[in-house]
Amino acid sequence: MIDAILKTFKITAQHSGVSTGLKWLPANGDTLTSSSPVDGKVIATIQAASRENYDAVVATAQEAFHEWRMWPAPKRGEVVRQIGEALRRNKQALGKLVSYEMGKSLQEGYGEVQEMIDICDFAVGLSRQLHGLTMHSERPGHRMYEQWHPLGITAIISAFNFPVAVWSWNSMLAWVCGNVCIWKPSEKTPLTAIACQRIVEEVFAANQVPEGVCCLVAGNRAVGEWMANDTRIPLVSATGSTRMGKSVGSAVGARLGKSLLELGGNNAIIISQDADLDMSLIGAVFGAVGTAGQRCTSTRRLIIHESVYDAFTAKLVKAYGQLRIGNPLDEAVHVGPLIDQDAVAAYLDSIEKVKQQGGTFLVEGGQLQGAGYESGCYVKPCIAAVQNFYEIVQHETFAPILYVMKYTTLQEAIAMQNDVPQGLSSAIMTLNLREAEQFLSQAGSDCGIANVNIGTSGAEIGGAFGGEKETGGGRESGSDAWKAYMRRQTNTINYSTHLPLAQGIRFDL
Ligand code: UN1
Repeated sequence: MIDAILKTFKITAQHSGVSTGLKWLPANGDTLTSSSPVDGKVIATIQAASRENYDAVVATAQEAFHEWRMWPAPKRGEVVRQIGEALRRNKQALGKLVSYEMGKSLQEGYGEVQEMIDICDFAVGLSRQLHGLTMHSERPGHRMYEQWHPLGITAIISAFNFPVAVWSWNSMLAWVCGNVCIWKPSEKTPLTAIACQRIVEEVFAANQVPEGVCCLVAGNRAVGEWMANDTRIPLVSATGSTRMGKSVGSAVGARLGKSLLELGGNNAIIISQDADLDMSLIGAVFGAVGTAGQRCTSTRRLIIHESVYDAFTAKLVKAYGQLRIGNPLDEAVHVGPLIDQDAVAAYLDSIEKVKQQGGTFLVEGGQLQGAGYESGCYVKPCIAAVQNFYEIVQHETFAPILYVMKYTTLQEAIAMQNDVPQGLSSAIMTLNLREAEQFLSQAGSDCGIANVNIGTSGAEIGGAFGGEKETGGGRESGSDAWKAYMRRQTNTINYSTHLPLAQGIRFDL
């Protein structure tokens, strides 16, 4: 299976990880090894970018920008439309590669490619709607308006958990806005990035898109640091851990560049006494174990009303007993592996900390061993009863560990939901309108995403995606997130025969 997919995307056993669009550069940086957490096998090795490769890519991208920004936005949208078509044709192959290289279930692999297709459609429409406002000038014979211009190079740093979709949210919007992109994919998932580059290169060749509009620079942390410190790059969009985001954000901030940060979450669902418990169960379990708990939006905490706590946790324990953990390419499987053994170690360490800090397990965790689990990356989703203030509960562990806790009043539940450093996604399960509205009010959830009767994960692309506090404050994907990829310009035009000054100032010569 994997050989056929690699062939589809023309990925060889040793592949350059540096491209400016159609040209693959002879890369001479570190060697990255892509191995699958599914079976532990090495899929291919990738030559990462050296500093010299990186500088060559930036120079090509800078030049491409001068041409690309002059293409009418709807023409850029037409190119993105064709990328969407190419993704439709390649959905199976790319979805499977995502599943095999990253370890998420096949359905989620396809779902991720679907998000890419959806954002292409969104960006195509957007390419005719990048509009500003007009306003009334205080001076006679004057017109005032604002318009949006592209920024230049957009650097995209993406994480392993959504190895391709998050790149597409950024690049498709950045392109219709007239920017050129340089992508540093996660060093854990370089092959899916190469596959995307292959899909784009065909479309770009057919449309004579200038070399340098879609660039790839595979590499490790150093490449991200070059980008963050590079004054030739006006915007760095980074998705990943809060630690990484603080380092990127402060380097970009020190040079007064723009950064768009989408960092960790510590997402909770409040399960009210007025919740539909069966529906809540699906949202909670999918949120906690989907993608093996490796989404930014994964459900980490359930804040459950004391009157339904026993009934709901009993349902949870039963549901966890039915989970099938194994090869994610098998469509009957719910939970695949973690990304690598370091992630397993972090998961085991968190379980120890939960115990040390006073938590008790309703469903025990642990690493799985034996047939089918040879890669050493498979773990058991687990549930622990905890207190919200435990240090480990305040921390985002990228693994399927679900914390449950009790509340008495809604106010208390909302305070617990907000009392973590992160602020990405949140939800309340309730059929009570008053509760739902309080949760959504300014005194409610402090997160970028707040849902009612939906879990915390699985956001649609049409909304702005991102969160507050340590989540970084950036918004990607839908709504008016495109504005982050453009610069705003206010224009005042005088069509009168006089030059009146604003604020009524007289300046007679
Ligand atoms: C992420 O985990 O970085 O809402 C993105 C979701 C997906 C995207 C998650 N649409 O779960």
